Amino acid sequence: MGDDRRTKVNGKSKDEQLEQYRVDDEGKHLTTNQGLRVSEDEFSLKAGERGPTLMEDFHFREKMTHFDHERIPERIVHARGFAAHGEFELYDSMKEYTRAKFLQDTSTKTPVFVRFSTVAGSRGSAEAVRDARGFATKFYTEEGNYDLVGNNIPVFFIQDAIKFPDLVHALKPEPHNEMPQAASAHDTFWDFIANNQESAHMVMWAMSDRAIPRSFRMMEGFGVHTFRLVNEEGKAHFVKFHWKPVLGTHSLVWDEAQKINGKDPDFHRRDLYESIEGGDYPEYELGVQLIKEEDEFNFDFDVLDPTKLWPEEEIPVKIVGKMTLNRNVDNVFAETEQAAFHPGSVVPGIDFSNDPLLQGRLFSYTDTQLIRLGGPNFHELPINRPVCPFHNNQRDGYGRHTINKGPVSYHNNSLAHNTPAPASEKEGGYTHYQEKMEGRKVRTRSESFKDHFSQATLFWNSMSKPEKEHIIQAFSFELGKVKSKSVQKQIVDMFANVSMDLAKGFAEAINIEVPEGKGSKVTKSSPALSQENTKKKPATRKVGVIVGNGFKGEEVSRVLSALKEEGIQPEIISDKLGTRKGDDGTELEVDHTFLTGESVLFDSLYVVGGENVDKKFSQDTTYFVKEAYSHFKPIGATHEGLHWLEEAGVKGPGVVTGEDMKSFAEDFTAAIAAHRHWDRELV
Ligand code: HDD
Repeated sequence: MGDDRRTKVNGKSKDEQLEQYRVDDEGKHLTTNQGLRVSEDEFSLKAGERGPTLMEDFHFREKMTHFDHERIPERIVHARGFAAHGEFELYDSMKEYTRAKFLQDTSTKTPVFVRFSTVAGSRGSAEAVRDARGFATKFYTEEGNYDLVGNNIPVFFIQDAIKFPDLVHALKPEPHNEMPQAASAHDTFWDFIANNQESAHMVMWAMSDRAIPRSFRMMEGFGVHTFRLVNEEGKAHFVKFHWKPVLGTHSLVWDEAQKINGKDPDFHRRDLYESIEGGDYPEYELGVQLIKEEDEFNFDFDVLDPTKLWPEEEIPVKIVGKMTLNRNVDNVFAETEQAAFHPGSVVPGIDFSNDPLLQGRLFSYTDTQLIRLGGPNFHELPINRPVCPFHNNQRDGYGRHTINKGPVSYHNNSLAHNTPAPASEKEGGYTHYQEKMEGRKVRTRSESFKDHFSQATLFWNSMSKPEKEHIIQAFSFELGKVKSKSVQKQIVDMFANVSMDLAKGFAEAINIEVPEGKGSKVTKSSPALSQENTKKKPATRKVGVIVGNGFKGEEVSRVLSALKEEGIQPEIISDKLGTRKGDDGTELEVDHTFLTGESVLFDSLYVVGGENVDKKFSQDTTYFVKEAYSHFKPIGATHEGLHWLEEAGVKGPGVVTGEDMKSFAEDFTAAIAAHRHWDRELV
């Protein structure tokens, strides 16, 4: 049989495929969808200048009908998302573990499309909310699309997919008043949690800094479930997938995140879009944790339980490749909105486990696309098409693009020589891993799924002091918004099983008594879970540089160049747009005014000031400095800028000053790389 699968998958093939569908309208005549040039697009066709519009006006009717149908249902979860194209390359062959073609050869570059999302909010909601983030990757491999549909949290709220509609109903805005938007801080969510205690571990993550990432570029991704890798000999390993951001894993602080949501609800997509446009391509390394099939029962967790992670210190993450996101989409609706991911899209060598959450997901994802994308042909949309050809006997349905030739659309047949024909394993046919199965039909859950608290405590034990404080504050905030005293009490009781320190910490804030005699015996911790131990780099950090006229031109320019050399991005803030002039004639173009460039939109501030500034400039600068300081951000000041540090009363860790510009730039760069300075006294 002719092998037409050797489609070029290296480099640009997906891009080339998309190119066929791209249209540039600029400089063209306006036409109807039938290709007819139209002579007028301002006025509908009327019977007389002041008369009624005529039914005959096909141009008006077509334009209006299309407009009336522009919206499609948003995703039931993960509605708010943003995506980019890129490529995946392998560091080491994975041949020993899997026969997946894209994981064999280090010279293979696989095109990818990645969509990041929040879970709870509607399509237009703010992005820096407290929530898990979706991290869905479509690999366009030569054997078909492989989708790794994960989150930035390695565990999930529930153990069985049948509970997913309940979880989502509880999380979404309450149905009687549709509040609150994109937030878990309300009664039904916490009522669900208290009454479904398997959620304890994921709730710990959701209340931690992980749920308010600084950037999509600075968060981890996890496949969550245990999958299987199966090699050429049919030998299988259990596997968990990880994405590790090259820039490290960093977060916002809660007060900052809430302010960002007002100042720039598009904060995360803007960050991703601008980084890619500027050539700072986000990179993530792919890691795998592997467990031999025969070791399945050698751990204190069940590998099939999606509320459990595999501690990296016990089962190391083997880094096997890197993904680089290097191209923004051309059209958000056509690509990002119409992208359809499915954890069931696998390739030979990648298989499922019996995780009951995963098993249920295998149904839900196609089902949801049928309503969202309007029928069974969504795989033909350009963004969803595999780069290899596809042939089968599926026919017709809304929006069919493919023109299948010939009379035969069934199997077995003789008229088409019994083709398209299934392929043997050797020819690339997918065969399911032949796991031996035996059992009674039951609606129960294994005893091995019933420890809901040990890993929640493991997570708590692994946090640094500031991270623990943030978790307590998050519980205090969320439960503070809950109106039901009974739900508040149930939650205190529940989390007293995780840690008495935690329960006491937030129970006090909501005026609930902590039960006696609870707490946890788990003393284990996993340092890999703390963001204190992540990579720290200055690259791509945004520094707001506050400049007024009369600044020390030469010295400030030297600092700015030194910062840029480290990949830091200074942006000039002043009282008005235009240019600010230094004492030596140096000119700096202003990027933001105090009105458009709030301190929460920067990683750090560099206060330069100038000789000729007025009272308003001074007040605004003091406000910026105080706010950045309260968010634990690095603040640098030189020359006249030192005045505002005093004015704002800020000093201590992460506040950098200096007279020698070279050493100032070095110290400031180190302070920026550190991300936040927690051991500072707030003023
Ligand atoms: Fe899901 C979307 C991730 C459990 C049902 N899910 C969706 C997306 C991500 C995840 C990243 C957005 C994909 C995109 O960008 O288009 N979901 C997860 C993870 C889960 C999980 C990591 C647990 C480990 N999901 C889960 C369950 C079910 C679903 C248990 C139902 C049985 N998820 C859906 C869905 C969505 C979806 C309703 C909404 C839009 C879509 O699929 O395409 O089918």
